[in-house]
Amino acid sequence: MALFVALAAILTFLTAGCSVRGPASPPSLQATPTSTPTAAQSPLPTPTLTPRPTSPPPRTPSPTPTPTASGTSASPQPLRAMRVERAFPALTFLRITNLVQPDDGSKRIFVTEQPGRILVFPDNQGAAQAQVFLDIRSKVSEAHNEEGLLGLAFAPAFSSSGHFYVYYSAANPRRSILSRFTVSQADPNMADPTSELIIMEIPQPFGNHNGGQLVFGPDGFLYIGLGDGGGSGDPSGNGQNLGTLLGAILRIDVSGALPPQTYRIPPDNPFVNVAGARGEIWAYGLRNPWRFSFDRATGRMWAADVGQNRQEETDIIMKGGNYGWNKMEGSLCFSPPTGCNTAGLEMPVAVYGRDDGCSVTGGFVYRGPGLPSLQGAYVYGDFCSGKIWGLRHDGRSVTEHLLLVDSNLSITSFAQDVASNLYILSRNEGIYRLAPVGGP
Ligand SMILES: [Ca+2]
Repeated sequence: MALFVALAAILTFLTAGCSVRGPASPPSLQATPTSTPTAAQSPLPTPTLTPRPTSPPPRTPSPTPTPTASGTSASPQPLRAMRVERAFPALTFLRITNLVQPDDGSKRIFVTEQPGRILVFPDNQGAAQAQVFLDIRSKVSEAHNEEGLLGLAFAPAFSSSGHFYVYYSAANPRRSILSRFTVSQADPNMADPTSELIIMEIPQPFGNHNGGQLVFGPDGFLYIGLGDGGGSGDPSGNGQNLGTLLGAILRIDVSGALPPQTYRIPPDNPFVNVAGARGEIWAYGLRNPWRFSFDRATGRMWAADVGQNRQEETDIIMKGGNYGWNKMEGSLCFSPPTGCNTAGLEMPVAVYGRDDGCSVTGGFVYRGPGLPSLQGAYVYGDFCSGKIWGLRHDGRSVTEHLLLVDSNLSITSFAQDVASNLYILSRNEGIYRLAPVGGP
């Protein structure tokens, strides 16, 4: 029973204002199966993560979508139906929020639990137990159900620096904290709990829409997802306000900072020299970007933005892009409800309505070894419905889009290991993966 009560509570808050059932979305933009694949997008070699030179920072290999002219003509296999199966079946977690594998050769996997623990276990499907790597439950606030330990990213030079970054909620006053911690000198499977260096604190007006994604880009900079500050409908207009960090994806340099600075703003960020704008902002107009990722082959950034009442959206994030909230919710006008001015706004790649779920969870472009039909496809899902979709995009438009599986999972996140295997995290259970229906 407790589980059901907990799940009901989660649904009401994670969706935060999603309770009103809106009209169906335009059929052309519905996240439903569409055409057969036409794009000839060849998988490129997977770049390995390498420590970034200290200074000056390298130029951004623009995570900007470019029309595909990828050279070869090997067509991917068409998307096909999948099923979900348990991974690491002996391991269960309490409100799992992230799974991350550092590229340090240690073959370990790290998982975050929303109340404030990081656990570590060997990358072995037979792993019998996970051990506590860091416990910051005393620092983490879960006063609101969307608060907690939400993000984890290992520094690109983790194997030499021992640095990793976390994003969590704190109380009194309510805020989000981005911190760096360091691995213990004595035990690589323990973090030093006294090593916290606070990089950034962001006041949060409400308990919901905290964002929380942390990812190091292929450029070595740290990208951070921030929601609009919560409430309903973005009451302070944070999404369209470049003067606040809320409602945006940030890009900062945490390795090139000179103390007492804790980070520096990359000089090629899009709003660095714009009066009244925060230089940390990479893209804005977001409501609650619940997970984003970089395609390991193309460097393109994909994000999910959780909707208000009617539509959940998938975006390709471009430098300086305005993703519309709260003028628009997905492909629909929000404020004003009709006749909104869409000039200068980036439209979503795909949307779905309340018939298919209520809170989108962004995933990854699959570049893994085991599922050829998913090669090069962006995989994402819905927390409430458990549906998981795959889509292909040729740089201009969606060329293939399929409901891969209608699962029973409460999908808090997707994850990708060093070898690009894809995982699905189900809130109070554990780790899952996709497998072909009827064998490979
Ligand atoms: Ca949008």
